[in-house]
Amino acid sequence: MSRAAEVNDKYQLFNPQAYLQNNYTHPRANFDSEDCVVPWKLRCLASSFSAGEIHGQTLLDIGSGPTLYQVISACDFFKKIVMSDYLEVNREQLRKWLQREAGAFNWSPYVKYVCGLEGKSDCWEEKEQRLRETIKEVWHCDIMQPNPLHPRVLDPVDAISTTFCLESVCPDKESLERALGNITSLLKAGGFLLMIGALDQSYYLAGEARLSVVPVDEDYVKQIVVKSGYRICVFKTYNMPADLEIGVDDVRAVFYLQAQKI
Ligand code: U87
Repeated sequence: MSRAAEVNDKYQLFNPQAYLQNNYTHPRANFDSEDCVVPWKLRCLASSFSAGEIHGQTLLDIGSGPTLYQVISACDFFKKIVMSDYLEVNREQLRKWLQREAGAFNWSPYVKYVCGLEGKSDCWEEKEQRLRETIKEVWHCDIMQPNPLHPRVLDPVDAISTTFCLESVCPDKESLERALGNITSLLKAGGFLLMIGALDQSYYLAGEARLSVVPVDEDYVKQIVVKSGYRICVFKTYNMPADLEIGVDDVRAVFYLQAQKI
């Protein structure tokens, strides 16, 4: 069995509820403390969009998981957002929220926080409505495929976001660089890549699933992004504080990068 197939097998045990509990509730999602990891991620994304350079017709989010925090700021700058993930259980979670179904995760604290960053704290319901109107598709994707959206073919998009996907899915650095190339083939020249990822991590838990992660450091990430044909505009890192090392993974730090495809 190929390494990639082994990874896919492990992901069959991926539990979205446990995953959301581990990474998107207290203590990692504490909006009262500025130096908490989730508010940091939201501020990075908000600052990229408030600069006004990133906008267009379509943004594609690769490896969305059961989360949509990564496109809250983006929904005011694109007409269409396409979410995508390898697992039906994750795509189902996203559809539940989009269709206001019972059991959907409550993203309102995230939307309120982002509206606060934009100085529009009272209009979070409009933002949620806009998010539901802008997210038009939730598709299957497999970054190991030359066309990750196969069998669908999408015209090259204006921007791609991908958070904690490459290093959490690829069995090794060689396939990680190939997967970055596969994702890059979906992006217009001049288009922007917004990536969040884990540094020096080797595993994470999602219920019964224990997923292997390729440990990468800052220099390596910058090197492969430049090698894949990008100009890096922004690169920030966040060191995981001890009180957020809660035994769901061994991540040391998180990076945020904004890059433009040359
Ligand atoms: C997120 N984007 O939470 N092709 O940001 C495409 C695939 C494939 C494949 C599996 C990893 C989570 C990282 C979402 C989900 C990202 N998922 C899908 C996690 C653990 C540290 C850390 C985490 C989260 C798979 C938050 C924080 C930290 C998952 C997604 C990876 N590490 N996509 N071939 N195979 N996937 O279904 O949804 O990738 Cl703060 Cl520190």
